[in-house]
Amino acid sequence: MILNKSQIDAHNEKGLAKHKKGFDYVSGIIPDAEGIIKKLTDFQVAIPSWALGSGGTRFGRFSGGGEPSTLEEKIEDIGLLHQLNRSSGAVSLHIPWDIPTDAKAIKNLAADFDLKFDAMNSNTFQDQKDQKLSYKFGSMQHVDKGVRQQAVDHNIEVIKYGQELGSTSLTVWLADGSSFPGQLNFRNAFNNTLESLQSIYSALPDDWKIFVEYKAFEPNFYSTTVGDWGQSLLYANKLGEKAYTLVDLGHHLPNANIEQIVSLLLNEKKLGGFHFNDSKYGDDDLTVGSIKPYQLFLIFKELVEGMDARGLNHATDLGWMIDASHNIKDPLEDLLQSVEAINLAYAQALLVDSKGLNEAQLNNDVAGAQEILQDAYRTDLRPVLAEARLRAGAALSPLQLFREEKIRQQLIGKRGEKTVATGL
Ligand code: LRH
Ligand code: MN
Repeated sequence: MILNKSQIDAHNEKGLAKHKKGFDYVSGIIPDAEGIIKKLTDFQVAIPSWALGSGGTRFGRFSGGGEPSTLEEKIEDIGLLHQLNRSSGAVSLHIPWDIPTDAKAIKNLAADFDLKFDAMNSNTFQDQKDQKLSYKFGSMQHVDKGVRQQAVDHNIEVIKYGQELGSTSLTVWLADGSSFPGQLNFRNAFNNTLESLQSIYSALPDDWKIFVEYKAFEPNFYSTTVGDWGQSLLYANKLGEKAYTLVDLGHHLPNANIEQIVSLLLNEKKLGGFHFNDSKYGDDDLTVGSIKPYQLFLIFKELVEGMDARGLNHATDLGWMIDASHNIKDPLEDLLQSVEAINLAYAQALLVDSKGLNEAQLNNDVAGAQEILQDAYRTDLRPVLAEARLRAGAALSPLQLFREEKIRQQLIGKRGEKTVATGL
């Protein structure tokens, strides 16, 4: 392990006095700091195995050095994140980018870092070198039954890997669609995709869930066969009770009201989970909370309210996953910032005076309602997050400790400048 307990303790010792001042102040002005700390401690975010290296765009890729080039090294890097913030306790694998050739060994290595396996991700948006039929014109929508069956078989194979690792959910994101009018028969594409998903659904183990991830555009630029929340909900409703929708924050058309979509999918009992990231234009896969932190807060406000309305367990009843790609930031620093932003939005949502808000809404007190929301959003709860980390044996300031210990330099020393991680 690159990081040991004494390094974390020494870091916390240095920051303790300043932290205590901040925590004593904020815990003195909010109603239930202990309740929020309990919820934060239970709340674990899954780290994507495909976002531990420098991604790139069609215009170029700039490696940061010391990237993990094996699944074992990826588990180590996620383990390091979890040591630093004790909020990254799960791994989301993408197949075939990260095939667990020795699943037992991988499961044991993950357990050493106290990591579980969250949703598995299939990939029928790229052609693998030994693949018989191409996905150029789609996979589950394809006019050729053979291509559709190939995609179904791949997803069933991914479920098997997941079962070996203790995962209990499969995320299906389809690049399927069209880039020109007339290219595709939308009804046939929908019915073919539904039929293919039904074949996968019937292969799902009893305790598993399938998440149907929607996306407005890219890589197709005229239509996407699972293009928005409505289409994803159509599939999930037609598939059955083990099927849910998955909300990737970057997969919406500009100015979509994602918090309203989230509240409705929760109300429909069909919200399965999230791919957290942030964006200004398209599927930019930027650091969570780096562009629209208020939207992230509003989404968590709907999540807390909607989950409490149904008595759901915040930590376990939905899939909390990051889906990002790092072009210019250090991947591990980026992920530390994303987990912090998610925990902050969740904590602020827990702080919302929901009784007062409900009264304001019943009295159409619009300004009053905004005051209640923004009072929570404008309360600096970072000392509460740090206190939760301190009590969990993590670092008061994870990013600061990552830099103090020159961990990226250590990784470059161990792995070299040129190693490339599979993924985006
Ligand atoms: C598609 C997507 C999907 C993944 C991929 C890595 O844009 O969000 O979740 O499979 O990114
Ligand atoms: Mn995604």
